[in-house]
Amino acid sequence: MSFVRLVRLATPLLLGSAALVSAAHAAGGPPSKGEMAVEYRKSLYEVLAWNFGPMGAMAQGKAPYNAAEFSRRADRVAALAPMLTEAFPPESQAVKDTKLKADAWSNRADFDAKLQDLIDRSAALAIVAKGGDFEKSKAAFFDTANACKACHEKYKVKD
Ligand code: ASC
Repeated sequence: MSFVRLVRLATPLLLGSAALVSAAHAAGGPPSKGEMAVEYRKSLYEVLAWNFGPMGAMAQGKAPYNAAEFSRRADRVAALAPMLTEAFPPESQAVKDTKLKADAWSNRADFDAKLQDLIDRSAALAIVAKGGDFEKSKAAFFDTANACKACHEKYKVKD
């Protein structure tokens, strides 16, 4: 087979496979490191909210106080919060599909301090919750909720 004929035959095949590869990428090829970190942090916030919600209902008197359940959920929140320290690596800055404001990157020290507040207050909440005192648990819960809120107000795009 002549070289020219080979090129004529192979070109459509090569172009076709290149198109397939880029289509696979557009349809969601392997996620980047940054995209994986964003998925990781969204998952953490889902699990945090799942556990924080029922505590909030109890703290607001919308559900009866159940000390054992409150404490179990407080333990979970205290275990999850420190995991967020791994969830905002530099590679995730380029990811578009996130509610994180750009300000978080330019005020990184403040952002990290706010995350540390959440870690500290949720740790305190877990300890207080073990005591089973509703008023004390409620106060520690709102301290923690205020740490969530302080960061959301500054660094999260409004829903
Ligand atoms: C929640 C939840 C939040 C916080 C926040 C506290 O239960 O999903 O984002 O509490 O509302 O102010």
